[in-house]
Amino acid sequence: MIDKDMIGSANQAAEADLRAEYDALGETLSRRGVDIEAIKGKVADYGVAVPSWGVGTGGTRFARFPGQGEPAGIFDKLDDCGVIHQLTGATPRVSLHIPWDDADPADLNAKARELGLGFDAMNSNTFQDQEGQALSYKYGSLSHTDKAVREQAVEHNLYCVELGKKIGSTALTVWIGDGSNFPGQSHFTRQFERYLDSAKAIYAGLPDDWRLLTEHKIFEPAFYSTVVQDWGTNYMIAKELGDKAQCLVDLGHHAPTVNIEMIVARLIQFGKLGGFHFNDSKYGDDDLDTASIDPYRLFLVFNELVDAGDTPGFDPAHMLDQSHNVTDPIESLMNSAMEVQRAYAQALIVDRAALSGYQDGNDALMASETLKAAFRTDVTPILQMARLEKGCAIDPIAAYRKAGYRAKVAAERPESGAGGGGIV
Ligand code: LRH
Ligand code: MN
Ligand code: MN
Repeated sequence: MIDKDMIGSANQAAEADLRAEYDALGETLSRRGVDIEAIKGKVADYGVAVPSWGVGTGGTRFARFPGQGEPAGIFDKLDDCGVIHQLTGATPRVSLHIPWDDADPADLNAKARELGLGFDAMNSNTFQDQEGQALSYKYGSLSHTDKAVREQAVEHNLYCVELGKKIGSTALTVWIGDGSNFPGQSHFTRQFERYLDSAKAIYAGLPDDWRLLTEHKIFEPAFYSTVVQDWGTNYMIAKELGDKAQCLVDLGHHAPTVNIEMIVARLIQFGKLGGFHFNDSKYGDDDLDTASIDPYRLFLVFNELVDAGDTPGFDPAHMLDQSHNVTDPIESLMNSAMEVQRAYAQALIVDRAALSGYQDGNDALMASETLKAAFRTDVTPILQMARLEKGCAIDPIAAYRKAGYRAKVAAERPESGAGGGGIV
C-alpha cells in the first residue's frame, strides 16, 4: 500500500488551489440551480469494480510486452487493486475471473479485508482450455454439440457460484466464445437451443439473492457467427431464464456505429439491464482505457443511467473490463475509474427539466446543447474534493508515481514472460 503520510503531504500542497477551484465551480453550478455538495456526495458514494485481470499487462493476438512487477497471482493482483482503491476511493470491489483467480475463499476474504476491498461479480471462463481439463472447448462450451462438454461448462459455472457465495459475491457474469467460423458449420437454432438449456441449468443453481449476467459480444473469437452476439439475443436469454437473469453491456462488444446508450435505455425500460463492462474502443473489442476514445459516449450512457434514477429494482453492476498493453495497468485503471466518476458527475448536472421541455417541444438544437452544457462542465474539482475528504489522493497518478510502488513490486515479484499474445 502507499504511505499515508506521503498522500497527506501531496494533498496538503494542492489543497488551497483545489478549494478555490471547488468554490468557483460551486458558484457556477449554483447559478444553474445545482448544489455542488449534493453532486460531490453522490460521486463519493459511487464505486466501479476493477477486473482482477486488468492489473496485469494484456496482449494482442501477436504479442505481449510485460511491464515491471507484474502480479504473479490473485494475491498480488489484489494488492494492486488495493492501491487503486486507496488512491482513488472509487473502486471498492474486485471482479474475479475463474479459474485465473481460483484460491481458498478464506484466504481471499482475509486478503480483501486487509486491503479494504470486497468482491463483485464472478466471471466464469469456458473460452479457454485449462490444464488437466477433461474435455476441450475448441468447438464451444455451453452450446457444444456434445452434452458432456456442455455439462462440464455448466459445472464450472456452478463452481464459480459456490466460490462466489463464500466471498460475498452476488452475481455471475457469463461470457462465452461459442460460435462458428464457417457458414454452415453450426445450426444456428439448435446451437442456441443447446445454449439456453445449459444457461437454464446454471440459472437453476443460482441462489435467490444472486443475478446471472449474460454478456453479449458481436464477434471474436468466433468470426462468422457468435451465439450470444447482440443485445437482442441477450434480451431473449434473460427473458427466457427469468427475473434473476439480466443483460451485461460491455462497451467494446458492439459494431462501431451502434448506439449503445439507446441499448442501455431499452434494457432499462424492460428491467433487463444487469451491468456494464466499461472500456473504450476504436475498432472492436479493443479494451482501451475508459473514455480514452469517446468520452461523450460514456457520458451519454451515464445520462441514461441517471435518467433512470430511482426506478425500483434498478441496480446495474458497474465494472471496468480493460486490457493495458502500453501503460502501467494501475495508472490506467485509476484513470478509468475517475473517468467513469466524471461521466457520472456530468450526467448528474444535466438540466433534466429543460431537456424534457426541449424534447417535448421538438427543439433538437437546444436539447443537444443541454446535454453538451453538462458534458462541457469541468467537474474535476468535485472528484478531487471527494477524494480529499476520503483521505485519498487529490492526484492519484502523481501520488502513485511519487510513491514508487511499481519499482517496489518489481523488486519483489518474479519477472513475467513475454508470451505470445493474450486473450484480453
Ligand atoms: C470478452 C470479455 C469478457 C471476458 C473478459 C476477459 O471479450 O469482455 O467479459 O470475461 O473479456
Ligand atoms: Mn467484458
Ligand atoms: Mn471483451
